[in-house]
Amino acid sequence: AYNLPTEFIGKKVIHLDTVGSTNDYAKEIGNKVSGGTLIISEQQTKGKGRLGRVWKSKSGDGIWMSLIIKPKIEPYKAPFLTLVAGASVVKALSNLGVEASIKWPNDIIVHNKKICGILTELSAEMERVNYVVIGIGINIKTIDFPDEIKEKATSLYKEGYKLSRVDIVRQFCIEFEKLYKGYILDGNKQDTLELCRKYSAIIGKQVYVIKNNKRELVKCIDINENGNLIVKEKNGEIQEIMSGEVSIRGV
Ligand code: BT5
Repeated sequence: AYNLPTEFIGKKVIHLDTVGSTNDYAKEIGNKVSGGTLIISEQQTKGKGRLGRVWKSKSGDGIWMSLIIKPKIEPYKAPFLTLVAGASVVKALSNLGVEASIKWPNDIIVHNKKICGILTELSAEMERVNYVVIGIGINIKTIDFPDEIKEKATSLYKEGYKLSRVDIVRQFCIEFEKLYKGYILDGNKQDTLELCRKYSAIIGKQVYVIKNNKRELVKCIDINENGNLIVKEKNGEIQEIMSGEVSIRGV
């Protein structure tokens, strides 16, 4: 159906009508399927964000998908794949005429509102990765968001873009495969980092970094080789922030 020119990303697509979470489903079958398998569901009854948060995806008006990949890397290298995925989403959208940007580490925004979230999960044993699940939610047709997220969420339709899910998934798979192969096979992080910088919503800006319920006002300087955010604190000190458990808020 997707007719992909890729080598392995999205070569096998499992299409579901409904599921709790495509990420949980991917983790159930992760050991049994080949790398590149993509799971897409019309709706999710228990869509997940990071740290137990909820991802609203009960209706069939978005792309709710999880990609299973099997890179031969050490677990600490997996978080960079969130950036690879984010860069692929913005590039895919840009190819289709949508101006989106990346709010490091895992949000894609359009006109300052969240249109896409990414949740990377890992299965590893003895310091070896079995597989990585990259969950991606993109709001396509939603017009009315629930009250809790009304102010901060948007969809492609709401922003005036009428695009088909198939085109977006296709472009994503093509762009992801390029960056992924570069990173895993050649150790090339630069292509991903360049996109993350070019399409960054926060570099050069002041933001709040929120960690363990504490928030700190900083200026974003760059994203470094490790995929970490480099910021300048109020006292002038330069800090490196790991993506793990932080959120970024606008000022
Ligand atoms: C994320 O978490 O943004 C990761 C979202 C990943 C969703 C995909 S869908 C396919 C796959 N299967 C899953 O179960 N999950 C993945 P986080 O950074 O923690 O942001 C979560 C926050 O985003 C919530 O607390 C809300 O504030 C907001 N939010 C929830 N649903 C949203 C939506 N549909 N659109 C925009 N924002 C939303």
